[in-house]
This record gives sequence, structure tokens and C-alpha cells, in this order.
Amino acid sequence: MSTRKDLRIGIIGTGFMGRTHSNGYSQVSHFFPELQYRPILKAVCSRNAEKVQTFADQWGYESVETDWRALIARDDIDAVDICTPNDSHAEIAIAAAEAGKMVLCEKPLARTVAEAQQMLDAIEKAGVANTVWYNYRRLPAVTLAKQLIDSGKLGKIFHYRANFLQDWTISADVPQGGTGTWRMDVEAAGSGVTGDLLAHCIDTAMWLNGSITDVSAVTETFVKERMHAVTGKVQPVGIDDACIFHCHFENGSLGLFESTRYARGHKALYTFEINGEHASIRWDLHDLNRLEYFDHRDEGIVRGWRSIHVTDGDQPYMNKWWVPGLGIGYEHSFIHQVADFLKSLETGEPCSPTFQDALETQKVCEAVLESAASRSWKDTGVGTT
Ligand code: SOE
Repeated sequence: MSTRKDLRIGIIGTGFMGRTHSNGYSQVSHFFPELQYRPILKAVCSRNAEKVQTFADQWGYESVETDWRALIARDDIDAVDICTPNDSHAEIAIAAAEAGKMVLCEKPLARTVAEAQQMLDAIEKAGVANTVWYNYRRLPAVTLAKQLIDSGKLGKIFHYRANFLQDWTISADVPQGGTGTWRMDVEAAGSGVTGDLLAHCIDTAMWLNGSITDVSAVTETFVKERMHAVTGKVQPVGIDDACIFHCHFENGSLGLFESTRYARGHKALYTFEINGEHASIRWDLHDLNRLEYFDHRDEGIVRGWRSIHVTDGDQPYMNKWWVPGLGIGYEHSFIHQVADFLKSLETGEPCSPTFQDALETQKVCEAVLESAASRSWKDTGVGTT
């Protein structure tokens, strides 16, 4: 007799993230067959009836809703997955938690710390399982970086450097608001590159290197007015187009972070480099299966940067895929997050990043924006000091 348990998913939002998550749910049981829980694509919700039906047909969802409240009210949904623009995360997550549903929320958790705190309070009150989709943690090379750091191979860490560069908003004709361009509208997104891109870098950084305690930032909005896709009016732009900050980590190391959507030629260049007393590591999303590693303790005549192709069965997640030497892609980070979430339901352990972890990232983002606005250093309130 099968001991398999169904986890009935209700997903809200059918954009880019709706697709990455749906792919994760669809693939996970094929590659992680040992997991007790199996996602069932029960319902998908979006306001446009025709589009949501097309999405359901394409991905195999059993049913559709056009009102997220109706989806949350259903008895046949165990977990609500929020893939909507940031301005609806808080309302949906709180309602879902109050209805006793597990909640998976796309990043960033919210627009502000205040919203994120309310979401965490609701989750904790309801005692429901939760996770936030900071997916890059679950690329094998990034997870290997975590293992190397935790094993002490780098020794004391001095520097953490990260960039996330894109170029899709340079044209002044890109509108703000509306489908596809809501990330340009401060009301919908909460912020610009800080919440959208630096939040990824901050999540990875605090996972790998501990709490960021204080920050000093500068932001710029290069195009000051844009047409709003919903109102049709030209309105002031409220988001940060570029953000650079430096910071202290609780472990004494220094951090330097840069993000922009105005770096012509870069579509999604996420890189980090960490320098420790004995060794350094660096990673680049454009070559996502590779981790570069330099160890000063290597014999002098062969000392140099090693280029580790993270595709071997004893490297993180890789025993689930193909054979050594064959790479995997961006989409696998989402499959791994679903797998880890399902595993957490078996073990009862939290699936990081939890709402609590994502609140800490939100605090750093907010301190970054406040620092830039006030041209002063800001404490993040994260960590123990
Ligand atoms: C923005 O363009 C974006 O799609 C982010 O919203 C994602 O979180 C990032 O992973 C890729 O870029």
C-alpha cells in the first residue's frame, strides 16, 4: 500500500514565477521519488478567466479561480503559493495563514518591513509551514559554497562582494505599472532594484556569511518620469534604478553590493566573491554549474584558481540528475526548493528561507533605502548585536 501523501497546491499568479513554480511542482516527484509528499496541481488563480484557463490547460491544473479569496476558501487546497506582484503578498499570505493553509511566497516577502512583520505574525499564529522563493540558494554550486564555508575551509572571512546587473529598463519608453512592468511602479513593487535584485544577493549573503548589521547606500533613479500603464498618465518614478551599498557583517567582514537595471549588455549577471583567510570562492549565474575556488594552502607549484564543475553525484543535489559532467539549469533551483519544502513537511523542520529569514532580508533592504535617502549609515536591526 502506498504511503504517499498528496499536497494540494493552489497557486495565485500566472506570470514568469507562476511558470517556474509550476514546473517545480510538475517535476519534483520524478526526480525525488523517495519523498512522502507529492504536489497535486489543484487550482490556479488569476483575474483574467481566459488566460487562467489557458495556463491551467498548459500546466495541468485541475481547476481555475479568478478570485484569490475563493481559492483560499476551498477545502481541497493545502498550500497557497503566491506569485502575484508584491503589493498583494501581505493580504493574501495573511488570509491564507488565517485559513490554516501552508504558504509559499515569491520574493521579496513584502514591500516593507511592517508588511513582512504582519505576515510573519500571521504565519506564527497559525503555525503553518512556510517558505519564500529565494531560489538561488538551491543551485548546486551555491549550496556547495555554503558547505565549503561551513566546513571552515575559507577560515575567517574578510570580504563579501556581490553584483546583480540587468539592462531591461534603460529605455524611457518602458512604462511603470500594469502587467509585465509592475516592477517599475513603486506602489506595486515597494522599491526598484533593492527589493527585486539586491534582495536575492542579501538573502544569499546572510545565508553564507551571517547577519548584515549596518549599511551605507547610494541609489539613483535615472529616468525620473514614466507613463503609467494603467492610468496612461506620465508620473514621477518612485523606484531606485540602481543601488550600491557597503556594509558590515556580524562576523567582522565587509560587504560591497551593486545592482542596476542600466548595465547595458547584462541580462541577469548575478555574481558573488568571498575572500577568507585561507581561501576564496566566486560564482557567476551565467555559468551556474561552476564554482571557482582558490586555496592558499595548496602546494605552491600548482596553486591557483580551481574551476569546479559542480555536476558530480557527491555534490549538492547532483545525485538526482543525469550523470556526472552533465549540467542543470536555473529551473532546477525551483525544483530543489519544492523538494526541500516537501521534505520539511516530513521532518517538521522549517524550510529556509522561512518568512522569519525573509523578514531579516527585508530589514536590510529597508535600511539600505533609508540610508540612501538620509545619506547616512543605518543599523539593520538584524543579528544579535
Ligand atoms: C527581474 O527582472 C527578475 O525577474 C527578478 O524579479 C527575479 O527575482 C530574478 O531572479 C531575475 O530577474
